[in-house]
Amino acid sequence: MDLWNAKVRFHSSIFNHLINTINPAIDTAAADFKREVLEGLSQSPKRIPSKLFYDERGSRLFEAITRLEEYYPTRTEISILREHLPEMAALIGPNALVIEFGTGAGVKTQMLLGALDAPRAYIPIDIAREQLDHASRELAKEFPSLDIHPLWTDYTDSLTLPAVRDGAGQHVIFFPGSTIGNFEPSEAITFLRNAASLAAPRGSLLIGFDRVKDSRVLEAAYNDKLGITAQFNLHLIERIAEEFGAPISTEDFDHFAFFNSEESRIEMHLVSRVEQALTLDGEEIHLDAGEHIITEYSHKYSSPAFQELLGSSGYVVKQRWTDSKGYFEVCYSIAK
Ligand code: AVJ
Repeated sequence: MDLWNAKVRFHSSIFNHLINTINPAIDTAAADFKREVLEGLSQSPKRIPSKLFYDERGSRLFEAITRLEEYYPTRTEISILREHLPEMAALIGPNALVIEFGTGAGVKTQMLLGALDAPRAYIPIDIAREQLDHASRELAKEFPSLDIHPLWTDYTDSLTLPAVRDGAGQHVIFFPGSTIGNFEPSEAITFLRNAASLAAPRGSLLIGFDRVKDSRVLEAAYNDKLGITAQFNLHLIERIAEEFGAPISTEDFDHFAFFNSEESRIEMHLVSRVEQALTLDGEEIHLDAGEHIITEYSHKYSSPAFQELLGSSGYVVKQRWTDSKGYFEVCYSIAK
């Protein structure tokens, strides 16, 4: 992954952001999508970065996943927040500047901002523009005196924060949802280190991760009975068909998700049902019948393994909270 090397595409106050609906960044986003797909499909094994799931429809499908019976992470994390937010808020302290990687539906953000003592500013960073707009608008209604500065960008690229930091208390990075699991552990360390220096010198991190557990529970969460996760995965094929104008069809792929216990991760793949030759922007892509494309890793950690990861990334763990089943963990740590 090309970590922290590119420029922020776009950042401004919420008002400019909402007005600026025709933005050159949209073309950049489409070009980036194509480039990343072609790059990934020329590797062996073939892969497509999981961040490319999140266009408008992909974001909506993910929201549907979070409501599935089998998909426990979202509701479990929310229950942990509900129970322990006063303690979290006390640790964070007053006048915090909240930086969030990925905005999602904004539910957890509302909870956190509502619990904090006079938060100064909120900087959501998301690759999914519709989500970012929607969440920012909703939060502006809910917290009219809060300074909101959405950044529409890929947060795995390099970032510069807007100048809203004077007089702010703790610069807390909020990274819920176990999205950290999408990174391989070594990438996660690089990412968290960069995040620590972004938030320095008063940086801290409130992060949620999914714990290792019975593989049947894990596998069910990515193979739901309604087939929404399959649709989410196959949506990448629809996006490729759309963006490249290519005759590639979801009919020719199967969703496949399993727990790789050696690597401690769920892997999602798309499996080609047939042999196919595709031309994407003049590039020939060949798929064998039965060939796999890796579309997502979702790493699962034990509590000690994750603490070690945080330690290697430059954080000191202050407090940890889990649910009654020990399925999920939220962790607060200070950047050294
Ligand atoms: C948003 C990355 C946390 O890994 O569980 C859900 C994405 N993929 N079902 C996860 C996802 C398939 C999710 N994260």
